[in-house]
Amino acid sequence: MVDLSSALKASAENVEEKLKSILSTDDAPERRLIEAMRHAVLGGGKRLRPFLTLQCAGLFGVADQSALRTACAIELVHCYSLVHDDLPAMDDDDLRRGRPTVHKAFDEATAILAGDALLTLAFGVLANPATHANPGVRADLVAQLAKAAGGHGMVGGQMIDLQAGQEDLTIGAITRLQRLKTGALIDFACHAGAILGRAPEPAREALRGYAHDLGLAFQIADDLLDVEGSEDETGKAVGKDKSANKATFVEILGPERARAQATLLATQAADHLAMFDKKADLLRDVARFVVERRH
Ligand code: GRG
Repeated sequence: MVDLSSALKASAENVEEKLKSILSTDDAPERRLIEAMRHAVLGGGKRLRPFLTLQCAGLFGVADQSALRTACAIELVHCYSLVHDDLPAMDDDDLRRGRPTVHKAFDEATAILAGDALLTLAFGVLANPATHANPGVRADLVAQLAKAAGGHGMVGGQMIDLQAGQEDLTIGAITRLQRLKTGALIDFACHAGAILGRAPEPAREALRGYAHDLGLAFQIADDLLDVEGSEDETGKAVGKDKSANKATFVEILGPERARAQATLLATQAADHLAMFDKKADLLRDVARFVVERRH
């Protein structure tokens, strides 16, 4: 039996290698942009979303190359969101993954362009025949990622977050915000495995339930880390939600109830996977990891 930390490590190494080859450098005049993209993507992060894609694809016997390229495309979108989120116009952060943010290591304009180029590169990776021989599968991946990342997905969630004053948001509104901002990409990370594997509807439904609960548990844990974690553990500034007066689950529920809710959601997430038997053990383990993590 493979334990979760070895599996996460092995998966992160494979993802890192593939991302390095996707983001290879040359002597082109635009190489500063490629260097900024590499700074944003390589050498850090838990690689949680790629792990979800690889594990979900594994449930349906998807070829390694297809799963890995799709997993990398999702990580590219995630990294773009981090680069733009860190900009002075958004969260204005200096530290990410224990290193200077892209606009600090390079400059603001380069960081904007690097984010733009990472997002478009992700779609290029999915649309490439090397990702899947069937153009219908590739088109479905592209369409579903566009939906997850766009105006009624991750970017829409960010917009609501930027507009929200703490007093304005109910727990229901915060849940919706977080479902868009963080949940949509986590949903797609799981769903992508089912698209690649042409999974039947009951299996897709099970993964939808899993991703939904996992995404919320992940976000509550992220809120808790912002209150209780340290910069050394998380590799980014903490205490930002309070100082920015952000509406979070922890702010509304308090840390104890928030932790209990995250644990419940993680258990519920794992319960959705019954039909996959032992094949989904690492997905069950990762649900627990998401709420217990310190980074
Ligand atoms: C499109 C600008 C823009 C933003 C979209 C996802 C997002 C909104 C912003 C990212 C910033 C943020 C702190 C979001 C909350 C949760 C989250 C996505 C945390 C970071 O994800 P991890 O913990 O990070 O998986 P690593 O570094 O491990 O990949």
